[in-house]
Amino acid sequence: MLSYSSYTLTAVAALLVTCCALPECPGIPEPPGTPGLPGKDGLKGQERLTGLTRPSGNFLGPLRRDRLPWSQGVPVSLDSELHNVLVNLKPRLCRLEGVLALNEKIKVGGEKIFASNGKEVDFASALKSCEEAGGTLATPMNEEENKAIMGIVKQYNRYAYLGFTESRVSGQFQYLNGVPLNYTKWHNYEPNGKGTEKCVEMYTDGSWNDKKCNMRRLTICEF
Ligand code: MAN
Ligand code: CA
Repeated sequence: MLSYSSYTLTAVAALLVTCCALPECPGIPEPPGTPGLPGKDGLKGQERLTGLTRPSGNFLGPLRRDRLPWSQGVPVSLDSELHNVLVNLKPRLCRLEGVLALNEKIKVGGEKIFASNGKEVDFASALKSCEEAGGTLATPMNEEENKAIMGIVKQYNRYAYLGFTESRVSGQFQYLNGVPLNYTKWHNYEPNGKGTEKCVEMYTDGSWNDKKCNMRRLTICEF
């Protein structure tokens, strides 16, 4: 049986998966009563959330610690208050994504969010920064993701390392988990390092070149 926190995580994950591809965001209807518009029961979103007024800052605001989902024993699906919190998070997160995209802090490609810290470092340092931020190195798995990453490469006008390395078989590249690439965008005549260029950089046209791992390249992470 799922633990209660598993229910919560499942519900949040389901919500976020449907929320966070930015192009879908504008089409997502606001749940009734949010924000500031009364729903059928006449309550506005914040009032419906908890029946309390919203304190400054945190949009989860009035949720009390002793009522946090993982401290209770009821599945999310049966907890209408928590359900409302999650439903309200969805447009809220979409709006935040909109703000970040507007300010060119993130690029959204499919399910992923890409961002750079603007720093140029070697492959290992770039990967470490991404992981410390809770992500990994940008790893394009299809044309849409490749284009989103290219947008950041163009924005900074700097080549970037991608989340690939050469496998033990020279000339064959793999994801960081060891799985062979199933989408590639090699520049003409690449990869050509034959075992001497174990990392991969993205050029400003979005194409890829195998490259030594100790260069300074723009850090781009995915989340
Ligand atoms: C340099 C390196 C190589 C790349 C060639 C392309 O030698 O960046 O990785 O393949 O240029 O001409
Ligand atoms: Ca090369």
